[in-house]
Amino acid sequence: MATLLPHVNSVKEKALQTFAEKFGEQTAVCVYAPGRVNLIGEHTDYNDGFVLPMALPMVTVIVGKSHNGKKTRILSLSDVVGDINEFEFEAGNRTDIKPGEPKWANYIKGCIANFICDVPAFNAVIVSTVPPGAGLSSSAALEVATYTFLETLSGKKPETPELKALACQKAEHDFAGVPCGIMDQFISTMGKEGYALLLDCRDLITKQIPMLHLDNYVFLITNSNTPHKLSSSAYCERRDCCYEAAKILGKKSLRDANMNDILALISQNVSESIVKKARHVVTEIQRTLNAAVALEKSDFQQFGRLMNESHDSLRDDYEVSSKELDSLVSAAREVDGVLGSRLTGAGFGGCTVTLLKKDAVDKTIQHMKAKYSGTPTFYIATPSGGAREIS
Ligand code: NG1
Ligand code: MG
Repeated sequence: MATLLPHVNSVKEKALQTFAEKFGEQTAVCVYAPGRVNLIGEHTDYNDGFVLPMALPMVTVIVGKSHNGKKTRILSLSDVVGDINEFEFEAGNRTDIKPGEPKWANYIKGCIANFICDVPAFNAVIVSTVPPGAGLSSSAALEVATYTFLETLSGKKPETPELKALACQKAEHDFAGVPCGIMDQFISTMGKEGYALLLDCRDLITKQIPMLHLDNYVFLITNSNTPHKLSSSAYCERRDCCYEAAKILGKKSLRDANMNDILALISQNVSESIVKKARHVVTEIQRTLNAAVALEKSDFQQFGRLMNESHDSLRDDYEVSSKELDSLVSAAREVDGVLGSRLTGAGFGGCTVTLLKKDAVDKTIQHMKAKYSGTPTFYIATPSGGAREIS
C-alpha cells in the first residue's frame, strides 16, 4: 500500500494545537507550500534548460502571529531539526540578519533577509509532510512557505510570483550555502492543481501543462530511503563539467549546444567524462520538451518511454544513479502496466518516479518491495497546487 498522506487540514490542526500549547494564544496566519517531484528534465536547470516538475500533496505548513516584542521565536516539528527544534532571534533590520546555527533556521532567516520589507517579530510553528533529503524539495517548501507567511503577516507581496521564487532561491544560495537552480522554488510557488509546469530556466518563462485524461494513470513516488550520499560534492562536480563543456564549445551554456557539438567535443579529444555529461544535458533538454508535448496530447506511452530514456541517461552518461535507485527502476519496469520509471532529483539516493496504470499500483508496489533490498516508502503523487494562505 502507498503511504496515505495526511490532508493539509490535519497538518494545519496539529500546527495550530502546538502553537496554542507553546505560545498560549491563537494564531492569526496559516500558510503552506508544497514539495515537488520532477517528472523529467534532470540536471538541466543549471544549464539554462527545461524542467517539468509538478507540485505534490506533501506540504510544509507554517502558523503564527506577529507581536510587539523584539524576538522572533520558531518551533519546528520536523524530523530533520535534531535536538534543537526551537530557536529565537532578533530580526530588527532585515539586512543585518546572518546565517548561523541551527542550520534549519537559515532557510527562514534567509527568507526574512530577502523579503521586500522588514517584518515585525513573530511566533511561529512549522509542521511538514515533505520527507527531507529525498529529492522532493523539502528545502524549497520551507522557503516558499516562509515567504508566503511573511507576505500574509505584512500584507505586502512582490510584484510577480517570479520575484518571490527568486528571493527564496537567493535565501538557499546565501543562507543555506546550496547553489541550487530555480526549479524548486518556481514550482512550489506556481504549482497548479491538475497541471505540471514546464519551466524554461533560461528566461524563466513558464507554461502550465494540463494533465488531462490522467484518470487511468498515476505517478507513483518511491523513496529508496537512502540519503543523498555524496550529493553536494558530486552535484558541484557535475555542474562544473557542464560549464567546462560549454566553455570549450564557446557557448554561454549547454542549452545552446546540440548533438553536433557533442561530436565536436569528441573530435577535440575532450575527456570522455565531460562528453558524457554534456550529452546527457543536450539529450535531456530535448526529452523534456518532447515529454511536455506528449503530456499535452495525453500520450502517456510516449511520456513513459521518455522517462525511461531519462533514467538510462542519468545512470550511464551523467552517472548520478545508485544501485538502490537502479534496482527500484528495474523492478518497476518489470511490471505489466508500468509505462516508465526514473530517478528524480539530483540522484545518488532519494526517490524514483514511475508512471503506471492505476490498476497496476498494488502489484507494482509488491513487486518493488520484493525485489528491493531496503525498505522503500510509496506515495501517490497527484498534481497539486502551489503555496497559499489557508483560511
Ligand atoms: P533535489 O535533489 O531534488 O534537491 C537538485 C537541485 C535542483 C536540480 C536537481 C537535479 C537543490 C536544492 N536542488 O534537486 O535544482 O538541479 O537537483 O535536476 O540542489
Ligand atoms: Mg533538496
